[in-house]
Order: sequence, then structure tokens, then C-alpha cells
Amino acid sequence: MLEIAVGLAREAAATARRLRAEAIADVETKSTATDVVTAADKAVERQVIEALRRLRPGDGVLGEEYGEAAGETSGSAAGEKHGGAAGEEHGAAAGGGAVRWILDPIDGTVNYLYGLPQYAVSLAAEAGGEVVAGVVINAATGDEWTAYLGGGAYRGERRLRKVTGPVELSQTLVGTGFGYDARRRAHQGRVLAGLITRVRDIRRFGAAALDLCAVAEGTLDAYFEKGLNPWDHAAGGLIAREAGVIVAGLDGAPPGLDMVVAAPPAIFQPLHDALVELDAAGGP
Ligand code: LIP
Repeated sequence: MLEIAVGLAREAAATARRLRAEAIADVETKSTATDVVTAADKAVERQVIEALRRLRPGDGVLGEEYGEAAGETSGSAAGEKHGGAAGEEHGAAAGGGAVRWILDPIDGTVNYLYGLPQYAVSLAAEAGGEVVAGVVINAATGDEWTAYLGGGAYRGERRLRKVTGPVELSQTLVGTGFGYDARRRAHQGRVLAGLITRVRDIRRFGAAALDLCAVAEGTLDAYFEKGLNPWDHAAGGLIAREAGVIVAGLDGAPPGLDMVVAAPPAIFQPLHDALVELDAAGGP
């Protein structure tokens, strides 16, 4: 699974780089006037979907721009080709459930638009409802993070050691982000005002997938954000977990739209409790 993901993500990153010059002239908006999508977001997503249709026609795909697409039903020629040993190697081995790919073609689209080198292709494979492989590639720099379930996390060829990080919240460098809706941003701003006096400092890099990889490698101590979709955190979340980071929601919830918090064990609970106290998962 990871091999397939890495191959497709590298091609996708190359396409995002190649298309940027013209793509930023072809921009539409989605949920709000600041929630932008470029022609490249769509082209990259179509490219990955078409490749997955060729390689794994039976698998489903959930992408940011085109949403959910189910796989071809079994019995189609391509599906059969992956039966027997090959199928085991590619599918059954990963827990035997149906496989779904979760794709953010360009995470950090506003950075892409402005030419800030902090945007990424994020691709994860989910089997039986569990993310089992993930890759995040910074399309501007080529930096690459990978993981598969139980296999550890890597930056390039370098295995990421289990992060420890600070033991005091006051010494913690925290990444976060804001939604595209002004009312939500107002709430997130209030949460930040309450948190900023309790941590070392805040960083807003603009791409959740890269923020999660930063926690995995220790260039951020922790990260949290409300309003993330599965494509923003599926691959980065696995990479962080495989590096020993706790990735969760609040009050025992899984990471999701209400909240994603990522922090090493020593700092997870103090950060979690501060976010609960500040109603970080609340608001619009
Ligand atoms: C972005 C996230 C980021 C968040 C932005 C946006 P997109 O995803 O990666 O963390 O703060 O509001 O949701 O829209 O660039 O794919």
C-alpha cells in the first residue's frame, strides 16, 4: 500500500509544481470567499484517482475536491487480477477490509496560491476503517514523510525516533490553524488568546498534514486544530502516531471535525485539558 501511495504522491507533487504558474490564475472559491481551489488541486486529484482506478479498481477514494467515489464492484477484470497472492499482498494483508484511499491533492492551497513553500500532497490508505499507510510530500521542497501501521515513521530514509518533547506546557511550541469562516475564526482567536499565555509560542504554517509531520519529527512540539476533514489529517496522523505522538480529539473522541490534537504523551494531557477549558472544540 505504502509503495503505491509514495509512487502516486511523488507524481502528484511533480504535477502540482509544474502546474503552479498557470493554476494560480484559475482559482475558484468553495465554502467562503477565502476558501480557494485552484485548477491544480483538481488536476492533481483527477490524476491520482485515474491512477488508482488502473492500479486498484476495487478500492474507494475520498478526495477533497471530488468527494467519495466507491471502487468498481468485484468480478470486473481488473479486480480479479488482484485476487489470489497479489490480492493478499495488496489487500487482504492489510486487514482484509475494503480499501479506501484518502487524498488531499494540495493541502495548504492558500500557501500554494501565494507561493509560500508549505503545501503538500497527502495520501493515505485505509483498510477496514483503519489508516494503514500514509505519505505526505511537501510539493515545494520535495520533503517526504511516510509510515505504515506498526512500521514506524520516516522522513525520507531516516527513521523518526519516538518523540519526547517538553514536559511543561509552558515550554511547548504549538502549531495550529484557522478555518475559512469568519465566525469560526473569531472563536479560534478567542481560544488562542487563552492558550498563548500558557505555551512557549504559536506557529501557524497553513497545512495540517505538514503540521502533523512536524510534530512527528519534533520541529513542532504539538498541534491542534478544529474543522479538519479526513483528507487533512489521515496520512499525517498515522505518521505522527508511528513516531509515538498521541493524535486524538477531546474527551476521548477520535481525531475529527471537532478537534484534532497531536502531542507526545508527556504533554498531551495538559494541552488537552487547556483546550477543553477554553472550549476549543466549541463555537461555529
Ligand atoms: C488547510 C488546512 C489548514 C487549515 C486551513 C485549510 P486546505 O487545508 O491544511 O490546517 O488551517 O484552513 O483547511 O484547504 O489547504 O486543503
